[in-house]
Amino acid sequence: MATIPSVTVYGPPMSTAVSRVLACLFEKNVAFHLLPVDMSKRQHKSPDFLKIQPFGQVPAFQDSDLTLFESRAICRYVCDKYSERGNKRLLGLGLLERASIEQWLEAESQSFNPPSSTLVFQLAFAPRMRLKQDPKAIDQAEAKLSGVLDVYERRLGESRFLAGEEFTLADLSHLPNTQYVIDASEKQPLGQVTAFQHENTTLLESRAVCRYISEKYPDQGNKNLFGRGTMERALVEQWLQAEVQTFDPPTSALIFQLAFAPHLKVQQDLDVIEQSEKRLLEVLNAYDKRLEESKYLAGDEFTLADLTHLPNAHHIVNSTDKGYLIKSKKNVNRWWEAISNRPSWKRVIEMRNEPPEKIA
Ligand SMILES: N[C@@H](CCC(=O)N[C@@H](CS)C(=O)NCC(=O)O)C(=O)O
Repeated sequence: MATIPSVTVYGPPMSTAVSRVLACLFEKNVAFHLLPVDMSKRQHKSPDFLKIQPFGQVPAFQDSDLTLFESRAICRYVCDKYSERGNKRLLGLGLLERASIEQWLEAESQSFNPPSSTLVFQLAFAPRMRLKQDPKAIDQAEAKLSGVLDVYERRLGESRFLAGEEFTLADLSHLPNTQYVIDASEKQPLGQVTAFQHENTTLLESRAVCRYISEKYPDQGNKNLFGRGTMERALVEQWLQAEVQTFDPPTSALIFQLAFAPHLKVQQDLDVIEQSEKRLLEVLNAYDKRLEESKYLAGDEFTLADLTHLPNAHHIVNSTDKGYLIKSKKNVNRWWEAISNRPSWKRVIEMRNEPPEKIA
């Protein structure tokens, strides 16, 4: 009969700190339960979770009566407690080996982790969370990490792994951040938001992806999406530009300030909020006039020009208190109701609410 694991890890495996613990448990061949914590629903801040992780972060860990937080402390515990299982050299054999491992574990936590965590957030998570990347933070973190890696390069000229000739917890602890940084740099060399691959084409920038899909598949699905003929295409392009140049800047600023800054514990900038609201009002007045003349922005058919407004308009209506700017304008509101009720957009919203990919 299979034994019931005494170990439980709480948190999503996409978290770097959770995956550090999971990698250690796999190395040590220790069976565990993984209990999901839905961070998008702020379950990590719930009173029950705070009882086992007082900082409201993942992972939290339980082994019979013991509860622990801090991923590196959890890994040390797993190696000590299950010293006879799996990889027995993970925390060294004897004091000298352990001292060297501890030294490089500290280097990871103190020197490698700060700049690499910034890069993980900026390059991998900000795009997923539809947050604007901060080029200055990326540059600074890259310069800092490069200095740290110069030291690693010298060290790894002397030994195969950081603490000596064996793979240890010191190396393992570097895996989560390194994996994200490498994956993100391969996919998005310019640090841009959307990466799309099809046959031999790799594209950055969501609107370029939408144009490509419309042109590549002109006879599939909605055939009006990019206009029929030069004139229609020109109008679609005009309103696509209006979205990028005039609608996106104030809506993105409001979404960041009102929806994301509080989650990120970033102080809101009241001037930016005020100016963006004023600007958005002006922009929507112009849209309202246009939408008095035609059903959709580029004419009487739904096109890419309307579609590209959906993500930010959705956030303004659903994640901020500025939805009235859209709802109070007769024609804009009628247009918003029409485009946001399209089955394609409803499906996108459903997908946002679906649970993260299941792990094996
Ligand atoms: N030093 C902690 C860091 C944990 C941590 O930063 N977890 C992140 C996910 S990787 C988190 O829970 N962030 C949410 C928050 O801080 O509110 C550890 O290694 O366990």
